[in-house]
Amino acid sequence: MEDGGSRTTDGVGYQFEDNFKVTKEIKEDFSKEGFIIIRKLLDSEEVTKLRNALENDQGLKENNYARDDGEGRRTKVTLWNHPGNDVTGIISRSEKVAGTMEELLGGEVYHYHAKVIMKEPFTGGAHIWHQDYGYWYENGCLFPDMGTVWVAIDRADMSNGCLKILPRSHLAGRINHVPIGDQVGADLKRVEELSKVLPLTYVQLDPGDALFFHSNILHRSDQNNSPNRRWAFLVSFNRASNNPVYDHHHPKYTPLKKVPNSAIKSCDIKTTTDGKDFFHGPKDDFSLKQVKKAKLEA
Ligand SMILES: O=C(O)CCC(=O)C(=O)O
Repeated sequence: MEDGGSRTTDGVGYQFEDNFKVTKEIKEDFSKEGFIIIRKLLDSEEVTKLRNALENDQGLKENNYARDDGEGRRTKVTLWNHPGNDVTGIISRSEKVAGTMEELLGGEVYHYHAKVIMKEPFTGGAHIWHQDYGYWYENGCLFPDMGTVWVAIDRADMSNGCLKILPRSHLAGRINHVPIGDQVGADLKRVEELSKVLPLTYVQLDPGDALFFHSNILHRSDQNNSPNRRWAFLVSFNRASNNPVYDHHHPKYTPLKKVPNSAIKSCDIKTTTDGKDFFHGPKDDFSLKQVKKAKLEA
């Protein structure tokens, strides 16, 4: 049987520079592989500013919920729907984040949601194999014209439960998602077959590095069994042309006010809960309800 093998992203990726442009080559790479990595998308001053905001924000603390991995571990998550004007929102709306995603997805995007995933030392839970579009399809997004920017706040590597992806799995289209334990995940038989032909890839990133990935890329992450914290900041975007047809727990098309990259350093609003519209956990998740309902009716 063929085996897709495994590898890490060490040495892979583009370097962010002030004159960074999403070239034809980068777009082709994203179309072919379903992801790109941009090293130092946030420089050390910017990532320190973001980390301080995330660590000290009262709104984030008050609005986090625990994601149970069904195996005795929990990951803390805080998720909000609208970017706002504080440093987290300015980063989401910056040219290098939102503008890059527009180039990769081929048109105007809007903010679908952002979140902080906090995998604490020795306690952070696993996230099972899934495609984001496995969930977002259920929310009434008709096309997978969606993607996420995953920014490392702490170093993420094999030891502390970094993201694992199957490059090119977006070319397989949407895979069935089913309840698995307490979570909803991709049909594991299909994941197993795909992992025989696609290389399992550990996305090892340093603080400020970012993974841009297509909504049909299969991904998961393991528990954090190390003494090292693994926090990440994720911003998900939907194409403006792909307005969801169901009302659900994430926004329909809402024009995004992009800002220049320089606004990240000049932003003096550390955090704000104003207008962010926090999400309060799986009990409010429309897509999980849809998948579980379909299972009961089957
Ligand atoms: O960052 C992680 O560990 C997994 C996050 C993820 O897959 C998600 O939130 O969809």
